Amino acid sequence: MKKIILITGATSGIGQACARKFASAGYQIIITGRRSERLAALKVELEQQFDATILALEFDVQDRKAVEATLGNLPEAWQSIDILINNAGLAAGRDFFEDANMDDWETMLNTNVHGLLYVSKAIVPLMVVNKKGHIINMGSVAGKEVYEKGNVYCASKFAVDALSKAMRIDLLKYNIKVTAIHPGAVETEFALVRFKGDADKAAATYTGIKPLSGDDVADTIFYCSQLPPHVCIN
Ligand code: NDP
Ligand code: 8X3
Repeated sequence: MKKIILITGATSGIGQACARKFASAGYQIIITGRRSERLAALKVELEQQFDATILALEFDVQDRKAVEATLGNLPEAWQSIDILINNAGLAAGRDFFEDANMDDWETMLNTNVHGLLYVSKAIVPLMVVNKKGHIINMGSVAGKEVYEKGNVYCASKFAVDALSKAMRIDLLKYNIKVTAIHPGAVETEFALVRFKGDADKAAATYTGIKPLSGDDVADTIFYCSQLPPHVCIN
């Protein structure tokens, strides 16, 4: 039987690269995001290129009721989820603490922390029943070190790091592995989103460095997901 993976934030960047990587390896994939046209296009691409079976689900991870309604009512054939990648996330703005916008802060916390919790709470019961599973949370180097004007984005990723450790301890008894991935700069739509469509500011994020690509991160995630049951890359 084919394995099933659920990837949040599959319409772009790291999540989209993961969808391609796992499709090429024969997984059945649940792809999620808010942009339905992109989900539809990716579904067609993966079905045609890899003969993959894809379920596309459109919802906002910040919306607890929508997450519960969608993931709490998965078709039976899709409930036996082997891997969950909690990838949906963003930075909104890059400002000194005293200048930053409260709405940006709420968006980051609601997406990167609350969204991860809502999705995990919907999927963990399915893994508990099966007594196996692997949850892969997208942290960041920003969840390990704080940088100037990173304040609440960094705090949200510190929370992802702490929650990954907490989930790993609590879920071990069900043979559920938890891995946190903490990349440095990855060239995706992340900077464009952070700077609210300002392409010059976004491009400057990557000036003078060779950033990671979404494929680099997807390769790392794939490696972590293929290890024997007794091996967990924390
Ligand atoms: P992108 O902007 O390219 O992709 C972000 C993805 O998250 C999109 O698919 C977007 O889908 C989804 N998303 C954002 N908000 C929501 C929401 N409220 N509900 C549902 N889906 C949402 O950025 P990346 O691929 O770079 O980012 C992926 C993850 O990697 C994030 O958690 C980010 O913090 C983390 N990360 C990124 C790094 C980088 O330098 N790029 C480095 C380290 C970590 P849609 O808009 O369709 O909803
Ligand atoms: C994204 C990487 O360095 O822009 O998490 O915070 S960084």
